[in-house]
Amino acid sequence: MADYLNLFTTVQATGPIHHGEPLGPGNSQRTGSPLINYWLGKIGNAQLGPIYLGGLGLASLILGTLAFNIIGMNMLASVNYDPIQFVRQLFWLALEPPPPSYGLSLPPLNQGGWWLISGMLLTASLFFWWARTYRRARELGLGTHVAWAFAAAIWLFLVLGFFRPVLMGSWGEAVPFGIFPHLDWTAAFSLRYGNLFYNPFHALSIVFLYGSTLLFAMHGATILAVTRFGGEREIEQIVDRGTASERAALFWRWTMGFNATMESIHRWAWWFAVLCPLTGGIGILLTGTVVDNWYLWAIKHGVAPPYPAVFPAVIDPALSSGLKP
Ligand code: 07D
Ligand code: 07D
Repeated sequence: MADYLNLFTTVQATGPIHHGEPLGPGNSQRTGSPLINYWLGKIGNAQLGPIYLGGLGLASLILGTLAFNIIGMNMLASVNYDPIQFVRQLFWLALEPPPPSYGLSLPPLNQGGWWLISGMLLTASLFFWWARTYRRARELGLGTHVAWAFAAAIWLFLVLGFFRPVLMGSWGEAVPFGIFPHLDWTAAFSLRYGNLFYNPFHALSIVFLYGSTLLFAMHGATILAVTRFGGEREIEQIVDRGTASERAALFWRWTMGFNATMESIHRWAWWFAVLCPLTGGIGILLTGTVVDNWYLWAIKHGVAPPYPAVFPAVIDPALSSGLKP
């Protein structure tokens, strides 16, 4: 116990190699013979494998790899198949969605057609992976909480690349594939719709993003602080008094008057994480469809101060004709 009292020392518990429970009918075989690795044991379970691939996993990997390669080949083509420039400019390269003139129609391959195809492949790949998390959980007799949390992320992904573009009537509204290009899209999106900071759902999403890291830090720290009493064995701690868990609870009740429980902290964590993309997706879906300029929206609803009456009325610059007569 003595060498277990700092931030960095992990306990490495290794036992005999475990193949996992036998699987019922309708399941594939798990693949790979398991092995014990010391370095893996430093960050998690020392046993590597066997892995369950199955039909859903295989389909997801194949479609995901296809999408990834189509994106890569388009990027390579954009630098005339020069491998040096491909590596040098990789972070700046993009596979862009079709220009707005195509609306929701099928564009030629080099005008966003490849973007549409790889987007569909990526979406299908995510769906298969989702089904895999659902089915594997069920097969183990677990709840499906992981699958539903993943679904929340997929919701935001679909809003960004499918639901909102469809509502706006153009694939051109969607996000490009590419490291910096997708950041440029994000910045341009905020500017075009009058500063996303004034979108209350963006604010909510940030609350849950920041809240998640805070809860994660508090929970991780609390459990580490009571591992010297066996606190990471969470379940037995719920029912036993005078244990690590009770000390952890007392710590928070003493420092802030209130404490979560061994169970409720995980519900808090789950909801904070899930609500981040859930509220975010609502915010993006409303943008350009219901609200055209979040800054002017904020003035109208008394969130941002209006300009003094001495100035002419402020109109959305995106709706004005600019300098054209
Ligand atoms: C740590 C788990 C591991 C996952 C990783 C991501 C790919 C993409 C493919 C080049 C936390 C794997 C990445 C497979 C490579 C090609 C074709 C998860 C962890 C390591 N973004 N974004 C990143 C995606 C959007 C924004 C990084 C995906 C929106 C900002 C990575 C999507 C907006 C910043 C990335 C997506 C947005 C990033 C690190 C999909 C608004 C950064 C991600 C499918 C939400 C950061 C250079 C990470 C960065 C970053 C991936 C969507 C904004 C490349 C797959 C359109 C402001 N994004 N992103 O660690 O460094 O996530 O960018 O929707 O600053 Mg993004
Ligand atoms: C993207 C869910 C989809 C991902 C999936 C994963 C693979 C890879 C392979 C692992 C992340 C697929 C995975 C394909 C698998 C391997 C190998 C989740 C995603 C399914 N913002 N902003 C948010 C902040 C500004 C803007 C959310 C902060 C500016 C836009 C978040 C600031 C402008 C959008 C957030 C800030 C702007 C967002 C994202 C500060 C830019 C969104 C939540 C301090 C100038 C998105 C409502 C999330 C959203 C979003 C934070 C500033 C633009 C809370 C902290 C004002 C356009 N911003 N933002 O979970 O939902 O993303 O907005 O300045 O679309 Mg923002």
